[in-house]
Amino acid sequence: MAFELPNLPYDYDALAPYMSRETLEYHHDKHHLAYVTNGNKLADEAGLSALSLEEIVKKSYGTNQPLFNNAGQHYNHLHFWKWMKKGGGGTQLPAKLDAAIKSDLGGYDKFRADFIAAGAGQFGSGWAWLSVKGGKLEISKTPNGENPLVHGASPILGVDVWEHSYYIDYRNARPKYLEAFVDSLINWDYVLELYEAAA
Ligand code: MN3
Repeated sequence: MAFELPNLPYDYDALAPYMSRETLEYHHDKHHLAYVTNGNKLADEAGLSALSLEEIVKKSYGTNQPLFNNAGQHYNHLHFWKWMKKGGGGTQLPAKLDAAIKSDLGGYDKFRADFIAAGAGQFGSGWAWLSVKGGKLEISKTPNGENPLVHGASPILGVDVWEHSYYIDYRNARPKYLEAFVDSLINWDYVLELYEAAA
């Protein structure tokens, strides 16, 4: 199945001031597009282009690094755009997620601190995640384009901590970007949708 660049699910100005039009134009129109273009070429060369994106991600992990990098990043960014919305974030979580975060992660405040710490503590490029594994929520971080799918977990929320995701708006202040993501951008309805599909 050929990879395609989706349109953003909101206007380029929708996430300002937390994420600017300029960041979204570079991040979506250039970085994500490059993963799509390169991923299609490499999947064709590997004879894997008939598989689903998830299958390509899992199959290329540890066996075809260039394909994995691009397919993984395509998967991550497809969800990343939907993990944000105008007026998102904060403590108004769907009840079901709030209860799961309470029982599995020690409550919202601890989730917030641990998720931000995972993103801030990822050395170099990568992602911080909230996933379902064995029926329970867990927080993790991965380098580069890697994601929890290849570790037997189902990602339900992720934040991109590559510099291209925050350097225009926050320069080197990655923790400030992570705080803004959690407090003002997370689309909890989409997180709930993935949680219900995974749990
Ligand atoms: Mn990115």
